[in-house]
Amino acid sequence: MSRRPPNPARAARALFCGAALVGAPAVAQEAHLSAGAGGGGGPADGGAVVAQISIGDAFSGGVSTGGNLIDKGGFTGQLFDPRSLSASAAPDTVDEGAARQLDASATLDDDTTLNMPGEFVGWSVQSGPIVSISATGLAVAGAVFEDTAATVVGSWGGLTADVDLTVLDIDPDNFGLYAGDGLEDTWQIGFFGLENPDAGPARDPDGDGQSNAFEFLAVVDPTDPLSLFCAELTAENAVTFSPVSPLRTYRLSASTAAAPPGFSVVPADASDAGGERTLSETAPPPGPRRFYRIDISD
Ligand SMILES: [Ca+2]
Ligand SMILES: [Ca+2]
Ligand SMILES: [Ca+2]
Repeated sequence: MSRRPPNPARAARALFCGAALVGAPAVAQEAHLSAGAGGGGGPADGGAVVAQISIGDAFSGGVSTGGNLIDKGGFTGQLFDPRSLSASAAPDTVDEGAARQLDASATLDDDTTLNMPGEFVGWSVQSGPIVSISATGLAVAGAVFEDTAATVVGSWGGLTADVDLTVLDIDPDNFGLYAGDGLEDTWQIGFFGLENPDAGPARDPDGDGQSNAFEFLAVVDPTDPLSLFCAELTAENAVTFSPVSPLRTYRLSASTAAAPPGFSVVPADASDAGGERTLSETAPPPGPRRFYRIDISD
């Protein structure tokens, strides 16, 4: 390391500590920069760092910042200890399958703040459905079946800081074994837990003759053989059924044949009593016998 006489009229020596000095809690580093023309200060380029230097600042002291560098004039050397580390994400939510940039900054022992690009921080997942964090601090969220909390940890200079994120459930049918099967994952997990083949839409694990797909639509318990959707003909033109869910729409369909595809929705009058609903075809046509069914939709 070369030494020159401290002649601020001809040259300025600047010592820099900053984000480029990664990994050491207490850092002293020196860079030699050439002053601007006339020795009165100005921009100086030291390769990886660029600083605006003024003779006045050099004598009176002061702190200037530019990007990730902090220039503290008036000191023959610049030493700092990072006092604390903070990390954040803005906003602190991320859609499942999407990415969120993580940021960090350190508060130094002279109360200055050092903003650090994500790549200068070591990131790790503490908990939750974050599937990866890139070298630049880009966190990628995995699939969830409900809004789920996650915590990632940033570390630098012997300090650590947590970032709390919420991974938002934006697709109701994309989670694990239950993805893309037409049933809401929250419903499947609620009744069958995680990764249970019995949760498949065509399965009938309670043996009541109604598939999981139908029991989901009927809003009944697919694990209880006594929990069923029941319908019966209670008049020539009326069907009574239960249970009735406010989450579903029920319509009466009629056909002259028992098998599909002859069914079509017909105008019907509705009445509720004792947890049951009765749909009566408003104006059944004369002619051959009719078959009825209840169409359920969500
Ligand atoms: Ca989801
Ligand atoms: Ca599903
Ligand atoms: Ca069943």
